Amino acid sequence: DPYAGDPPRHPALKVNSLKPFNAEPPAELLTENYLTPNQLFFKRNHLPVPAVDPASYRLQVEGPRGRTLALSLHELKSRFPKHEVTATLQCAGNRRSEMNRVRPVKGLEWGVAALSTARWGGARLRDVLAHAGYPEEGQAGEQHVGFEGLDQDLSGAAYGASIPYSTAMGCHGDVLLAYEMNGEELPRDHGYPLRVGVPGVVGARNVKWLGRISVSREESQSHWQQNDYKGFSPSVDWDTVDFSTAPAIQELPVQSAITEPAPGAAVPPGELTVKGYAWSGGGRGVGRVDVSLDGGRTWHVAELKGEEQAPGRAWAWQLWQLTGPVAPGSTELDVVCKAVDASYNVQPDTVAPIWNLRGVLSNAWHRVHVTVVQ
Ligand code: MTE
Ligand code: MO
Repeated sequence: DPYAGDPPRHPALKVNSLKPFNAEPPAELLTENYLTPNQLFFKRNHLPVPAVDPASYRLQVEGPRGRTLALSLHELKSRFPKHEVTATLQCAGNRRSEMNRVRPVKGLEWGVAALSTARWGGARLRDVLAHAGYPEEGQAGEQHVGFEGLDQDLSGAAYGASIPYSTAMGCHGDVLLAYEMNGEELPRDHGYPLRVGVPGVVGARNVKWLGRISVSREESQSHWQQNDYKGFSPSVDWDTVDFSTAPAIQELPVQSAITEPAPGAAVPPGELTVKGYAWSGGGRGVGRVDVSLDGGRTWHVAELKGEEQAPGRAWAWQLWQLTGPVAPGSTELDVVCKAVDASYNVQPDTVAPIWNLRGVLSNAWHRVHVTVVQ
């Protein structure tokens, strides 16, 4: 069993697939903490968790003139200043189960909790690239920085992904080679001993168990960059899809969801308290969250609770809460939320027009139906 060496996991996680291990925390636990405890942080593995010996570990960095650097963990921690970033990581498949209800899609049945937030600590990617001899942005042209994991499939192919060179060097220097998560050593499930942290960018590019960095005129040739994690029109099906026609997902769109009450909950009359999260990609902060208790006819503005973040650098979510009146005599409520980001991007109101065969980018208004019990 190639998964026999996987680490133990927290029993509260809702398991989506055991081998490889994929799990999300229960929604109501997710928003109990601004920083998600490492054990409850959602886990998305495509392959077995590799066992990496920290003493012999070397990060390979292909230099611009064909020379490859091999950096030990000690060198990464001592030669480059430690930088810390609070960032939310979201899987492209978060909320896929809602798309699946419109029409079947291919992928794991994620609920609303395939995202989590941590304080990441590590070396800046741009410092390491500069150390390897790469120029500041501008001279590099339309290049990509590729990442390879140490996890491999049975054919020996590693998990891989890439981001634009401008993202790697830019993003205010907040792209990390992270060795810490919430002040602890990176857990095995999250990429021990080193992972890439690309704030504002889809989970899939945040490569764990990082083994190799390279710079190329081409995007990563890995399956996950080329033939997965792309969005398509609702009209495209598995007979007609041509993955080469769509760009790889990088920055994610504005997102929000309700974590309390749970779907189908029985709530008392009078007042209802609704809780959830909101986030947007690319460092665009959350401007506002609107909540409706009547299916979207009338709206209330929720109270946002999050760390202060600089404009354009708002990498972490906002948790939000709203207490609103339950219309007297109502027996059922359609609770709805939608977020607006700093660029006034809004979530689409329904799922069907954004349905896609892979079930990614599912960010319609989140709707939760509850009954009022007198
Ligand atoms: N990196 C490697 N090496 N292997 C993987 O399977 N999964 C990716 C990304 N990085 C993956 C990886 C995907 S799709 C997501 S959503 C995030 O890791 C999940 O990170 P987490 O498990 O720390 O939450
Ligand atoms: Mo993902």
